[in-house]
Amino acid sequence: MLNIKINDLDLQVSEGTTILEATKQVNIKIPTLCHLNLHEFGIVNQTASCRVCMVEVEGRPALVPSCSELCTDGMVIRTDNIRSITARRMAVELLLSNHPYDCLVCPKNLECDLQALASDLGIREIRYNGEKMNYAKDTSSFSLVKDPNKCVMCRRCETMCNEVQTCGILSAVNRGFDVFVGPAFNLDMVDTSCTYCGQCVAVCPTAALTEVNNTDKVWDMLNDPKKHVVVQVAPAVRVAIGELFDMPAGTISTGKMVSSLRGLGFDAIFDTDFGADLTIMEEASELIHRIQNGGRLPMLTSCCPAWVKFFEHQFPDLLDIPSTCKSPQIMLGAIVKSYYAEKMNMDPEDIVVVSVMPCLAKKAEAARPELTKDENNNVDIVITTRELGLMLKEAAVDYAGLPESDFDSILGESTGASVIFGTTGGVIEAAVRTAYEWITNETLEKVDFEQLRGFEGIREGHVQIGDLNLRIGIAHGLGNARKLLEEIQAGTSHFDAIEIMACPGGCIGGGGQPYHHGDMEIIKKRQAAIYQEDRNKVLRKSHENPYIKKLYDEFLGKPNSHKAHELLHTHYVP
Ligand code: HC0
Ligand code: SF4
Repeated sequence: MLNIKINDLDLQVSEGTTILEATKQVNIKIPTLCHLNLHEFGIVNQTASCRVCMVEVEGRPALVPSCSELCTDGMVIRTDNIRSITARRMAVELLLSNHPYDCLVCPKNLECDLQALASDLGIREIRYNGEKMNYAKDTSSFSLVKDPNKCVMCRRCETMCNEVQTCGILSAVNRGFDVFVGPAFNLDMVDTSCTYCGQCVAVCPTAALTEVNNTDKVWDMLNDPKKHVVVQVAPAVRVAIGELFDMPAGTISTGKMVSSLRGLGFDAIFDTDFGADLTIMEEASELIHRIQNGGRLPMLTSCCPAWVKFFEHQFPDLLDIPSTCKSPQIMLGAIVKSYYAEKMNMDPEDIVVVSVMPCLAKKAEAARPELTKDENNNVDIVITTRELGLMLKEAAVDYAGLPESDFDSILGESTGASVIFGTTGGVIEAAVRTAYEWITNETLEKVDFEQLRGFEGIREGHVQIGDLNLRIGIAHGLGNARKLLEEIQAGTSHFDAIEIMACPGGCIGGGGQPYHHGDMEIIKKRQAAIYQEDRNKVLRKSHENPYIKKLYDEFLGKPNSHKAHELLHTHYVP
């Protein structure tokens, strides 16, 4: 252990601790813009580029960046003296000198780390007002907007994209004053292999990377009396949206969320969880079919659209191994535009399906040509958890004070199996609950498969189903997914089924969720809430959902029927 002193406080830290980490042990908050520590992934963004975290170390002539400077025995540190504060202010003032001053209309207004720093440091005038960068915004994709003029070169997005996701889209473009982070040759995002996972957006401290905002499109539809506007909400939204209204991380606010949507004027409020139960009917059938008929194994889950883009771009030789199931949001959209339209005696053209998703890739997924080409064009508009929060703030809704209410029947009814889709490991656990009963014809008494849960990036669990020892792999984060895919390519994979989610933690950590500022504890609290919501449900196996049974009886026939294939399955393109 090392003995050090910070602002006259004595403390002991272990070898390898940075000054920044040490200060956290004594609740001293040193501001930073670039630092990002993703312990769970063993990845730290330690570029020390923003120079905001400067502190004084006794005996050192120059200030040091606390995020990268390691503690040494006997070190005496001051974080709160005039010299450190002045250096911090200067670093922020220089960043502001080359930053657009459009805070009032900026998509990150009140969510921007640079804005918060300027406020905390008492900066009330811009002393250096020089030349500015003047690049065009990149609005080429359905999912994210890149505004290079707001890039502060913190490189957090690069770390997420290149190290956590191993997508390699982002790096420094240009040199010196003109530098910003973007795709090589400053290509439009749509011309790159971007998966639209949105993890770069999740960690950008400013508005250099933000989501495509579709809230105006939703307001327009709600204002159109000729349109029947249906909304569906993804599993992970209900355990995170409360954070936008000062509720603690991990608060489940399903009932309030439904009431808030009713208040906004949606004509029907359905649950993507119903789509998730439907996905399990199709996916578990497909898995059993592949196992019993010598089909291609391992089967990969296919409901995460960033993951789908990833394997299409990077592993085009493996397109036959993912399940052919559409994702729950797209399945639900397809059922609304067919079964529901028929029941309601409506022209599908008059129905608008809006999805509220924790994810930016869901926007691009809904726009995929093969999912939009006929009259069952599935989903029309996707907004994120944050965008729904914005709409509710616009409407001055007192979210915390709302009463609870239920989703509309029948496409709002769901089981606990579908809720856990929102966390890493949940999709495959839901599939196992159903596959177990279908293969053995016995009741599964204990539905919690602890061996499939957790937060490690790659996990392995075995489930005994009759004579079958089902070997399951789970990965979250695309870098972890890459490792499992490389094993499949090399012929060394020993799994029967693999679940992959692109975002750390699964959808609970999606790029459209309330900003977590790199704090993985927030994501873990959302995960605990997901499992609690599952336990709160009376029915916890997808095939027990009585309304799913009704849908098959009245409309689809059996899982994997011809009609089910037409409406609920898809294909992949290299
Ligand atoms: Fe997910 Fe989904 S679980 S991808 O994370 O499968 O976005 O929450 O909606 O579609 O259900 C996201 C979350 C979903 C879908 C579901 C799946
Ligand atoms: Fe990289 Fe994902 Fe951002 Fe695309 S959305 S640039 S893949 S981090």
